[in-house]
Amino acid sequence: MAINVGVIGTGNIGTEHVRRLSGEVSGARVGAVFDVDAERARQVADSVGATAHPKATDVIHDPAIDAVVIASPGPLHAEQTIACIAAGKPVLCEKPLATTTADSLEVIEAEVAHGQRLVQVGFMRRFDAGYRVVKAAVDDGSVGEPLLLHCVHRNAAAPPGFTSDMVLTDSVIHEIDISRWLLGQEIVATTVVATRSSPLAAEHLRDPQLVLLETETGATVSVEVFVNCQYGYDVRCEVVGSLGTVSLENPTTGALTRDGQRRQPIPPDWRLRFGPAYHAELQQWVTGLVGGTVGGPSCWDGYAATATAEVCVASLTDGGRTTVDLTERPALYEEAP
Ligand code: NAD
Ligand code: ISE
Repeated sequence: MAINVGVIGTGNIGTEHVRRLSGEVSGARVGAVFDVDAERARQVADSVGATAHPKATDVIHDPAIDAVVIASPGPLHAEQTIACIAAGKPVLCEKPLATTTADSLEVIEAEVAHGQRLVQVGFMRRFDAGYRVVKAAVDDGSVGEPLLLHCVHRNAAAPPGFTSDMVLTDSVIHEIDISRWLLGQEIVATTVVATRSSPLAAEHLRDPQLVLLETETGATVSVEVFVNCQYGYDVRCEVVGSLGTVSLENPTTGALTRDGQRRQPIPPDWRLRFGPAYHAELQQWVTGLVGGTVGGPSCWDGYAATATAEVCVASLTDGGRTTVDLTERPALYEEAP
């Protein structure tokens, strides 16, 4: 029997998830969707033979729906995730788990009260083949003791309404999670520097920004985030260890070499660059559900990332170094990041 998934939010990534769950991920189908844009929801539902419900709660409480994907705007995630937990339904919540530390703690509280994991957070980079190679080289000691992690996160253009805070809470939150995961440590302090803004960024937007994250062992992560770089989607990183380095480059298919030059395509956006990672994320989620388990990035990971991003916003706003003070980790989330 296929896992019958309900999808809340059929915008950019919601539509991608519906398409993958309907045609590419084995063991799943999409039975219901909801979006406040009813016409968009109907079109997406029709494309896969699903029902467009009039309310998000109708998706969650639909007795035919086994599990839910939340792909609505970030500020709605906590409330919708808590509604799924209350209904006892597994949920894959797109990042961020919540947009405030307080909200993410409420989700943790609800899941802990439920007594077992129901929530996976959509930090899909953990499923990317390139990042997995980097993690393996850190975990098996190939690079020695990790000392520095340099990250670049560039988008061609920010969507309308993107704010300076969202550069941190919506974009850098990926680097916060992947740094915790690659290094197996929490972030303890952050410093954000907004340099001269690009003349091509919206007038109000601090873009690019430089973010320094300090980890428990004193390793330092540098993140350059630039959400209006114009030329494409560019996500890279390099771990510098005591014995060597290991790096994540852009996948290099279709490089053209001639006339003394090498031209290499850059993906236009996250859809193409992380397509295989979204697939792996969804497939592992569905396979787990078939076997009755929920794994992957947890509510603790979602909380730690949101709490760190919130502290980054404070550093951007007030200037200087800000510390991250996480609450005690509940036993439900005892694994390392
Ligand atoms: P989007 O604006 O394209 O889509 C959001 C959709 O939610 C819209 O269709 C909107 O009409 C709908 N919506 C608004 N209010 C709603 C409500 N009350 N209930 C249900 N739906 C509602 O945004 P997006 O780019 O698809 O981003 C959605 C989420 O996914 C964000 O949290 C974003 O950070 C995340 N995201 C993650 C990745 C990734 O790489 N993992 C990539 C893109 C977006
Ligand atoms: C977007 O929401 C994503 O999650 C993308 O992966 C990221 O690159 C982009 O900056 C975010 O806005």
